[in-house]
Amino acid sequence: MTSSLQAQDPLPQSRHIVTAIPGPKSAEAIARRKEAVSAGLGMAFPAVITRADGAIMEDLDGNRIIDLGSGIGVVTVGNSHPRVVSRVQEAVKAFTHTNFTTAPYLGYIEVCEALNDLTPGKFKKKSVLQNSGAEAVENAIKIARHYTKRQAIVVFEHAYHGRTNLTMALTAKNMPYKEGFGPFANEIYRMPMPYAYRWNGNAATMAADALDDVMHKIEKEIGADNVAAIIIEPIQGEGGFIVPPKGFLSGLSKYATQHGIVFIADEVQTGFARTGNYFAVEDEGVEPDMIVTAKGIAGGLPLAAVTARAEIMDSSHVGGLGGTYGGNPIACAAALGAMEAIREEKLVERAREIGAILHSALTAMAAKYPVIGDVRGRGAMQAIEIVMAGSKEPNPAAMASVIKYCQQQGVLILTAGTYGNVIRFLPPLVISDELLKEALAILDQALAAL
Ligand code: PLZ
Repeated sequence: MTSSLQAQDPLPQSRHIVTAIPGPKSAEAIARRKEAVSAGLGMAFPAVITRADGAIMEDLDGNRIIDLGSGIGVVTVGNSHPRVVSRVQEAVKAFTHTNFTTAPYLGYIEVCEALNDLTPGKFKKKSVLQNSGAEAVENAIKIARHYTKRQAIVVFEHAYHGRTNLTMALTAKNMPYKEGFGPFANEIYRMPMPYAYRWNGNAATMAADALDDVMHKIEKEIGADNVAAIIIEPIQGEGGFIVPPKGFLSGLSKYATQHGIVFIADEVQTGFARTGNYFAVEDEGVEPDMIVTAKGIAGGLPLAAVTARAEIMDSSHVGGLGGTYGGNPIACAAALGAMEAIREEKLVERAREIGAILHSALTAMAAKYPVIGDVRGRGAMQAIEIVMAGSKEPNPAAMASVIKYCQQQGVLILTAGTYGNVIRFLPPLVISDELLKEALAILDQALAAL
């Protein structure tokens, strides 16, 4: 054995920086990437990862990095959670694929049972599994249209729902998601979103005013009877962790019910313990007709789902739903392991504790550094919006320097936002207080260095 860590050694849960980032080995691999991989893919963190465990990722040069991104909110239970790993190992030894609509297997059924049980609403529910968030959103829309026999879909400013053709149409932001990739699907109507930090109206009546506006637009521009579904992220993710004011989601849900519209919560980023509830809509006691999940559902394996009232899910003719890989047995095994980890390690409660640490540290930084215009989020889904000091003008340049500084110190932090100026925190929920505070101290230094 050499002095460097061997693959079989457990990965210490500590930050350890031995080279610049990228180090020489990562730099060489990134040069190969440049030759072999499409230039259309971004790279948020310039280091090539060889393994990861809990809240630590290790790169080719032996740097150990604190992960505050969870692979964009996916490894909520931590990187390579032992329950996920062992379930996957067992599953892969048993069989790798049948296609569920060819010959079924228990894992798929068990994941659907768990989803029907965990999602809000005591009514009878059923589920269908897919591979990605975008694919699940597509299916949600398809099912809602079939069920209602209507076509119009209501979406919101700052929304993100995916990169397929229909979900690009649902997504708000042009660059980089849509630019040059059209034409897009029709019958999509975008509504104003109450974005508290940038709301020009009266803050006290924001939820009611925004709702009035949305209902007026639906009635005048679409006709409520033509609307199949309203789809919304309970906290907008890529849009910049925009938390709607209390009363907005419940008002929308009520309006949808009154008009026979399917209310769809896209919980792809907010779901599975992230916000300190199993699902973010629970914060307001909202029971969506349909809920889309992905990311945190399966601890890193590709899995997504649509769960809805049984009558909606059963309205499709046999063979109307499907796909080769959706609900693949290995991904289902991973999901069962991840759900077990959330339950047994009380990660819903842990998300609240992490949220409290993040929120108080970020609020303290906001008091010191006027480039922080806003601190917002819920549970382990928190963000800061970076602006020009003394104004609300977005400051993506300052955000980029902060991120760069953190990278050099071995802290992986993601960005977001319609204006490209939001730093978002999505740590794995198994991160220790010490590691989280160490990462936040580095963020503080990065802001001080501006
Ligand atoms: N709905 C709310 O956040 C995915 C996008 C990463 P897929 N968000 C991360 C990127 O740059 O492509 C997302 C989401 C919400 C849907 C999706 C789409 O999920 O699994 O990426 O298809």
